[in-house]
Amino acid sequence: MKKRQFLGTAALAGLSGLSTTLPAHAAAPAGPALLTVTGAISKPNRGKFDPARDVMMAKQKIDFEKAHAFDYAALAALPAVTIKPTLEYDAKPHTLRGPLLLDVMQAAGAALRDDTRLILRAVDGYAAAVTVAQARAQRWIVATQMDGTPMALGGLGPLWALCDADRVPELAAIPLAGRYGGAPWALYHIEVRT
Ligand SMILES: Nc1nc2c(c(=O)[nH]1)N[C@H]1C(S)=C(S)[C@@H](COP(=O)(O)O)O[C@H]1N2
Ligand SMILES: [Mo]
Repeated sequence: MKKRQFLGTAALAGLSGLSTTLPAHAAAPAGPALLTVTGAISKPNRGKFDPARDVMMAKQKIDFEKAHAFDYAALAALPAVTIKPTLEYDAKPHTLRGPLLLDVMQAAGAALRDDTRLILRAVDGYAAAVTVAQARAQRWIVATQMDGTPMALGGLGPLWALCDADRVPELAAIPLAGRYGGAPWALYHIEVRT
C-alpha cells in the first residue's frame, strides 16, 4: 500500500515537473493541419517553423516562431456563416459556408488592428492580402464547404478565403473574371502582419 502510494506521488510529481517544462500552448489538432496561422498571434498550439517537417512552407520561404494550426474539425467547430456569391467558373451563384476569417484569426489570438494585414497563401504559392478592416467590412469567410459538400484539394479546397462579392459594391463592380483575384482557393497559410 505504502509503496503504491509512493509511486503514485512520484508519478504525479514527475508529471507536474514535465508540464512546467512544456511550452505554454494548447494542444495541436489531432487531424492534419489544413490551415497554419503565423506571425502576430498570441495563442500558438504548435512549435516554431521546423525545416525537417514544414517542407512546403520552407519552399515558399515561410518562417515563424509561433503558429496556430487548425484541422478541419477545429474550423468546423467555429460558428459558420453562409454566403451565396456568383462564381466566375460557371457564372452561377453557389453556397459557400465556413467561419468568418476574423473568428479564425481570433481563435489564433491574432492582432486585430484595422490596418493589420492578413497574407492569405495557397498551396500553389498564390497569395493575396486583406486588411482586418476589409475582412470585417466585407465579411470574409474561410469556406470549408461549397453547395453543402467539403471542397477537394485539387479543386477549390479544402479551404477558400473569400467574401460575398455580389453584395460588396466595390467587388461587384469588377467584371466576374477578375472579381476573385484577392481570394486564394486551396488556402493553407495565413501570416498576420502588423
Ligand atoms: N490558389 C489560387 N487562388 C487563386 C488564383 C490562383 O492562381 N491560385 N488566382 C486568383 C485570380 S488572379 C483570380 S482572377 C481568381 C480566378 O483565378 P483562376 O481562374 O486561376 O481560378 O482566383 C484567384 N485565386
Ligand atoms: Mo485574376
